Amino acid sequence: MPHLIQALPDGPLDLIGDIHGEIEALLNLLHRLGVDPDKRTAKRRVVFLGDLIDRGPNSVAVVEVVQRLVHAGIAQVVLGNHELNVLRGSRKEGNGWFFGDPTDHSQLKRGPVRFASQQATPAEREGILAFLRELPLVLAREDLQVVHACPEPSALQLLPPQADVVTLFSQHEHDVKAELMANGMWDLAAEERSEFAQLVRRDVVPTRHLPAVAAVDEARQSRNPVRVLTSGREVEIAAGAHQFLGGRWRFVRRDEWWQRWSGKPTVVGHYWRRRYPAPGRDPFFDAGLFHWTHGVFCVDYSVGRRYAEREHDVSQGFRNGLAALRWPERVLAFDDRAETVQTEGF
Ligand SMILES: [Mn+2]
Repeated sequence: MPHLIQALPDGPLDLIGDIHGEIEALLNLLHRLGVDPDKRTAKRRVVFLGDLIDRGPNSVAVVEVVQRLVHAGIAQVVLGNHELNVLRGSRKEGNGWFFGDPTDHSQLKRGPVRFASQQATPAEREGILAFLRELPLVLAREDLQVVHACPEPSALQLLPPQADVVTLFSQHEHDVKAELMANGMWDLAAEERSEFAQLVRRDVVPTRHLPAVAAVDEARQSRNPVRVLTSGREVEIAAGAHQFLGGRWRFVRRDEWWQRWSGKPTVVGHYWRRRYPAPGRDPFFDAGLFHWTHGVFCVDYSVGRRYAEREHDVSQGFRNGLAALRWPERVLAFDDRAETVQTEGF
């Protein structure tokens, strides 16, 4: 069983954002950083922010490269929500490559070009699970901490020193549900959902705020420390502000915890920031494209969206990229750009 909070080494680090199966971007970025995965050599230590895998062309190869660097003592990884899904056996859009569903991508196809992700063999699946099972949730040292989504102190306090992450997840899931059943919220939420087609139909618009649905969703997400660390907190929205997102009417919204952060410098992935102005889509847009927010830096520059560009026959000059934040210089390197970018507002 892994130690859930592990130490970062001293010295300079390259902190690499969410890869989402984009193997070419990973290899190009490593090359720019002076890391050679074949020779297992590097100029400095590498930290991966999680979400190595998803709907990109080859998640199998990405895990293989990262694993090689970890075993060589060059790299460390924190667990992301996409890794957690695979560990939990949770089949989602974009992870059909793992669960033996080669139609996954063609189902998602929105553009004219079809492409499929490399499928994992049974032996590869076993190897991937064994590797992911040992990953920590947090990496930290005096001047810096690293987590995939949200380092909420109350969530950190709930972590035992060592645990199987899936078992820990299930325990909290179970405890929160038991409490919601005991206080009646669970059944009330079920009634609210059944009134509006289980909230999965865009055309069946809820005509009022659904407080029990909101309370159940908030509790399940924000009181499970494994969920908080890997996909952030969610909080109840104001009455009337519900939105249809990800196939469901939602009465909670993402908590932008970084807006009130006062803890140690923290680097996260997960939040799909953009390297071009995207107000309303990029949750870090207000601060600036390459800016810190109260000592927090999100290094996920949405390379995971390249699949969507590729489906429209774009094969170069992508809008988004795979980034590494070089610490302590606080400079960004991208997989597809020769120049680095100085981050601001630290
Ligand atoms: Mn994520």
